[in-house]
Parts: sequence; structure tokens; C-alpha cells
Amino acid sequence: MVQGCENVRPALRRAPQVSYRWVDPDAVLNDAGTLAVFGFGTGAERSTDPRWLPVDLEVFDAPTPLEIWQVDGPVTHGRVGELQWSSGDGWLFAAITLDENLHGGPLATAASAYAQLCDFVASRRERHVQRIWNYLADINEGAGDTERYKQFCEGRAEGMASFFADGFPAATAIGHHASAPRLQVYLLACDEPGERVENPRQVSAWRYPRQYGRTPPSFARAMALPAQDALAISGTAAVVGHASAHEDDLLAQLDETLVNLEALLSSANMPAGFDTQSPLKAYVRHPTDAPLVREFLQQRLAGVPVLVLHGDICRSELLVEIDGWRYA
Ligand code: 3EB
Repeated sequence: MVQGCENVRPALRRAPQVSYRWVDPDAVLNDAGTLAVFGFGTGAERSTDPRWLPVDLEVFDAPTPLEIWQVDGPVTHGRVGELQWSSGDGWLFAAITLDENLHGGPLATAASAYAQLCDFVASRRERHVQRIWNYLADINEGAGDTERYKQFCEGRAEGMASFFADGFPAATAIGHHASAPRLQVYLLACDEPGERVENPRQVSAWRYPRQYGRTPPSFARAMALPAQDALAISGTAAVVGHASAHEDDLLAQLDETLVNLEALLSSANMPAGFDTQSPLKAYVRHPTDAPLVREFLQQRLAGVPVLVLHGDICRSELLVEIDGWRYA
């Protein structure tokens, strides 16, 4: 009998547990296994811990919960240059917050953020990026190819260079309303690859036609994490094919978004629907729409934890976008 090591595979990593909790950030940061803690809006507390990230998006609910990522086992953390990071059990959190005024506009800032993040991840054992979040100011400012989101897309592609030649991670890109033009990018990576998932109802974003910009958006619709025990779902809106559907119709856009989310679950062989363990975020363009979005989600996704945030979607005709997690 031939004994080889070719069949020996490392144990696949259990997905980080993502939850929203109304707790004291310092207490959570003291818990073993805390990989990252997110606060939202201008009221968010400050901490120098590299696992703490105050996100520039306001929440429509009070009191505002924290978002917490937990892994099995001890976590180490640090800062390198403008980056903050933490790692544990084969998982890596890394984040960068850059002021556009110091980097020369949305394109150059995105290029710098992505170059720094990719350089850092390349130096790590956890080099398989699963999921990225991008928050930038005034995302729909500017016309045509000069729209800030399109400039961001060009800078992102430039900064990534060939790092994602095998395929893009899942992502979200949302506009914030903070007073400073900050770009925040944060990611989750693993020491094992995940599996990219596309939505058969939608043209893959990196194949969008020219009308959406010179550089198509660099993201997959979802990522099945290495152990296939969780699906990381990208920002999902009322896009069918490559076109925006139901212009100016909030409820129809919400309906279409849920159809897209279900199509993704099915495409990933995940059980249909969302449950109490599947935290989602809804990004709402107009604050006056927030109560209606909340009511719709309470009816259609009863019991599902949904954080409703004030965020602009990268196409100005889209009023709402949803992202999040589905655990198997
Ligand atoms: C869309 O489906 C909506 O640029 O990273 C969703 C998720 C969208 C991620 C990104 C953009 C991004 O095209 C927009």
C-alpha cells in the first residue's frame, strides 16, 4: 500500500460567528475569540484596539447595537502603517481608513487602500480574501465616468492589480454621509479558499457593459466560506440582468432584492430563507424610507436580525440594498 500525503487536507475553518449585540465594546474585546467589533455612526465609541472599527454609517435604530465577529481560539492583533488587523483560527480581519484629502480624490485613495491591503494580505498565511466592505463619501457625485463610484471602481482595480486574478471576493460598496471624505475598506480573509457564487438572474458585475463605467465593479455576488458552513452575501439590490429594475419604487425594489437573495441561496445550495442566525444589513438611501423598509423586512423576514443603515447605493436609481450572512 502506498502511503502518500496527497489526501491529507487541513481541517476546514468554521466560519466566524457574526452577530449584532447591545453590549459594552470593552467587555466584548476582552472575550477570547473576538476578531472584530464594529460601531456605527457618529455616536460610536472610540477605542485604540485594532479590532475596533467605527463605521461611517448611521443606524436608524436606537439604541444601536455593535456588530461582533467571533472565531474559535485566541486572537492576535496589530497595526502596520495605516492598516489595522487581527487574526485567529485561520481567519484574518484587516481594515484601512483613508482621508481622501490626503490621498488625492476617490480614485487615488481607492488605489492606495487596495494596494496596501493586498500587500498586507499577500504577506499572511490567511491570504484568501472572502469578503470586502467599502464605504465612501458622496458615492453618486459627478456625472458619467466622473461619478465618484466609477472613479472608486477604477482605483480599486488599479490597487488590486493582479491580486484577484483567480476571481474577486464578495463585496459591498456603499456611500456614507460623514463630514469627512473618508474611504473605509475592511475585509475577511482565511488560510483556505472559499467558493465564489454568482446569481443566475444577474450578469456578473465584472462583465457589466460599458454604460456602467470604464472599469466594471470587481466583486462576486457571494462567497461560500471554506467549510461551506456560511455564505457571505454581497450587496444585493434590484438589479436584473445588468439593469436596475423598478426605478423610484421602494417596495418593488425590496421585493426584487429578496428574489435575488433567494436566487443566491439556491445557487449556493443553501437552505431557502433567512433565520435568526443570519444577520443582514439594509442600506437605505432616503432616511424617510427607513420605517417602510423596517416594516417590510419585519413582515417578510420575521425574526431575522437586520441592521437598517443610512447608505447610498452605487446607482442613483437604486433606493435600497441588502447584504449579510446565511449560516448553513
Ligand atoms: C450591483 O448589483 C449593485 O462595487 O463592490 C453591489 C455590491 C454593488 C458591491 C461593489 C456594487 C458593489 O451592481 C452595486
